[in-house]
Amino acid sequence: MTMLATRTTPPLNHRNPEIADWVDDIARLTTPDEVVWVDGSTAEWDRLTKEMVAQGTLIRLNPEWRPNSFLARSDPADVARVEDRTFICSVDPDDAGPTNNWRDPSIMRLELSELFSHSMRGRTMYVIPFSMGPIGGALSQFGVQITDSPYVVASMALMTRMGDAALEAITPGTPWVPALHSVGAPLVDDDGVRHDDSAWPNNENKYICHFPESREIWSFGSGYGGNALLGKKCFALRIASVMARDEGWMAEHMLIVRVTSPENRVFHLAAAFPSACGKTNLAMLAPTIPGWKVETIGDDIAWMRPGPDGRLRAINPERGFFGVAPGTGLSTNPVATKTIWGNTIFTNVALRDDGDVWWEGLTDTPPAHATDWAGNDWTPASGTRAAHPNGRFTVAADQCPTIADDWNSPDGVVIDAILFGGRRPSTVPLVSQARTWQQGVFMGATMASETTAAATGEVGVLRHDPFAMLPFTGYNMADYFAHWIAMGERLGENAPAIFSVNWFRTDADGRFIWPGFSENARVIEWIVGRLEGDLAARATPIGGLPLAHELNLDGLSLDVDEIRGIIDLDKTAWRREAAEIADYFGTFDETRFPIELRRELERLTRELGPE
Ligand code: GTP
Ligand code: SPV
Ligand code: MN
Repeated sequence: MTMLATRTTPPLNHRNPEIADWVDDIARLTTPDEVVWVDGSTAEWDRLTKEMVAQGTLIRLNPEWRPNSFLARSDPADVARVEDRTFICSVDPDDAGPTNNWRDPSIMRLELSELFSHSMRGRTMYVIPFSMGPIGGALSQFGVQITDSPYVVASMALMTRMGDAALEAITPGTPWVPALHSVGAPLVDDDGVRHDDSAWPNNENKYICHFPESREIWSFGSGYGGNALLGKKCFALRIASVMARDEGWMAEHMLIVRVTSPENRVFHLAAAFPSACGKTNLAMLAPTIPGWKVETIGDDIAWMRPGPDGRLRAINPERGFFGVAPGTGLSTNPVATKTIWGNTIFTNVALRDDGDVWWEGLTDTPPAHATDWAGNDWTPASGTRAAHPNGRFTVAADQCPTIADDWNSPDGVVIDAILFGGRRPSTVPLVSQARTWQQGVFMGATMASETTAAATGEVGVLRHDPFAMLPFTGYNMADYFAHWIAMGERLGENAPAIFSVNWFRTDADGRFIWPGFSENARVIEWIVGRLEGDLAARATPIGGLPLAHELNLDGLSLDVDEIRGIIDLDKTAWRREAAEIADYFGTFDETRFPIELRRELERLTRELGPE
């Protein structure tokens, strides 16, 4: 057994020996120089960011433009989630399949124990007690992340409720999820030789592993976002989706907003769009049409549970935003642009010569010279991107000018409608409403979207991404579909209405037809009109479609043909789509696949009729 050089005793450690024992076990396995229990204080943030600046991990931005803000440049091989290295380690492979990578839990545990053995040598091991959701809230859950990355600690400070307040609340017997993370780059080798640290340590051998039965997370080799901030995708979606299935609630890749109509009627919408497909933007929508107000509650994850009144209530389990930078500017997303005025960590964006950040879309005119995300000289003539397409900002939610006053409410908000959407250049119309919950679940289950830079791999490839949860459902996808059906049965008349939306139809030149962003308020207006029962909609095989005159198009430069092209049912395309969906449904285990979805497909095919 290796002795630790230093051992910082946790101030509240005695409160929960279970946590202390786990921390000791991990320290023995990973042999860091030092163990630091993170307290969540401002002094700690200041100390950590200072250390990271000295180390070269962070660059302090010019405080005149961005006070208390930093730029991190990742290793160029560590810029996004790694779906091919993400594993669900359930005892039975069928409990992970067919959409997840599976590993045998006992074999994986052995393999990981070897990887983690001495993996923190020469480094500091941080212990981060955290809460997803307001501390102590009925829908909230606790976790404890161990990490050897100070960048992860600072990011978790913005993204979760963490530190002493969380540790104090995890009293003995309170469930908590152990989440172990190492960048996998020890500073001292087996011969005791100490190496210099790099600005962004990582390991090319990455493993993002989830143990659904024991509700544990082990993440090795990456320091990036969803691979390393384990409260986010690993816990709040993959592990939480398993908890939700077992306990009768829902953990979803959804934004949450409050919409107030000109008549002062209030609605709450949740929307699932795949990664980098517009959740942050819709969550911070600044409506162009008069009288409408949108308030932000969450931009990435929703935990939803039927309340005592039988209606579906949702919380945002996060405390901050890890948002896509490119494309975020005053003309597209003024609210996000204002949110990141300071106290923000930027990752993989460009550095201006004046010490501020820049990325494609932040301003119309690029700086004459900058340093790109990889640290190279850059000018507009370089012909390369200044920012990585998955460059991100990390910022606390309470800096958002449109954050709802009660966004922190432990009881959440009642969801009136759920929206599903993705990047579909053709076929899927601007908006349609499901006739029933079952048709809504069919819409979610048959979602497809072009891949984006949020995960490694090819970009722009159309793939199925059911409920925007393809990379995030921690169990068998057919069981997940069945869980959605079951939730609808339980909610009955109280079930939210379900809509499909698509901001991404393109013309013959590949340009987006719909202006999107703030103009999406026009689609929200139609959706609210449907919720209020004032609008008719045309019943079609793919759901209720707006009549052209029902959409408020005042001030838009689209002509009638362009509008018709994106709001009407394209029967030919949908016959192809239905045939493709039949193939897709065939990839699931028939005994687990809900009959309701097959019936929806039969109905769609029948109603579309032959060519
Ligand atoms: P994750 O954080 O990866 O889950 O992504 P997200 O769903 O929150 O995506 P986000 O809102 O950050 O948008 C990703 C990209 O899509 C950005 O480059 C946006 O500028 C762009 N985008 C968002 N909304 C629209 C829209 O309505 N139309 C168009 N054309 N692009 C949009
Ligand atoms: C996503 O990819 O959906 C994200 C970013 O929200 S990450 O936290 O890296 O998963
Ligand atoms: Mn996301």
